[in-house]
Amino acid sequence: MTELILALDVPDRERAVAIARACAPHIDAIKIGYPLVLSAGLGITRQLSGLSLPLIADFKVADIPNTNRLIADLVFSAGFSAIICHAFTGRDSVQSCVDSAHKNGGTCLVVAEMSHPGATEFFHGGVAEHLAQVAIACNADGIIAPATRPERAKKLRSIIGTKKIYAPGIGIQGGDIRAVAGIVDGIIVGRAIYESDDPAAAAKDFARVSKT
Ligand code: NUP
Repeated sequence: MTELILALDVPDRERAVAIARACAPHIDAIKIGYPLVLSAGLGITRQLSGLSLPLIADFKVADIPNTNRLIADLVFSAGFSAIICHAFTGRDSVQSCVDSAHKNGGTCLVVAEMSHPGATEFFHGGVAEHLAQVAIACNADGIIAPATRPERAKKLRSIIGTKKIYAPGIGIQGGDIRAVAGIVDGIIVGRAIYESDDPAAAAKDFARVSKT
């Protein structure tokens, strides 16, 4: 089964909540990043808590270990159950996020390779593979890999084994759900759902394909 994660990059709080509610029966988790949290505040987690869906904090944390720990602790006390961090900062920084996640009963996902075209400038040439190794060394729970490059998701799968892979880049970024559903544990979809005329129907469609 491939999970469907809604990327709720909707800066308008009321609209975000309405979309989340409508999509809730069809999705497995909600990913919240800077666009929504900077406009609505961390309290958005309380407004979404009634949906009983895991909330993933996509803050791509990338600081020194102490700052990472402070950020991650705040994320988990706000009600998130997972945090996404970068790994180019090194093992000690990633370890802070993983330790905070596990102390709080949550999970930590590490960005191994990003999905946009410019990502190839830095993530290729062995870097993504190295970042995936850092995720393993720190006992992170999984990685982010690009749905836009299924062959890269496959390569990263060969490195991280049974750890989770979550893949953004479906739809507007050009990724095809059918090409990655068998490789990854979850797909992350934003605009193709929340910009649709009928977000609930779009989420239902993605869920149907991801679960077959
Ligand atoms: O490599 C990444 N690519 C990516 O798109 C890592 C991410 N975290 N994301 C996020 O996934 C991005 O910030 C957005 O929240 C979501 C994809 O949204 P969309 O392209 O489906 O609208």
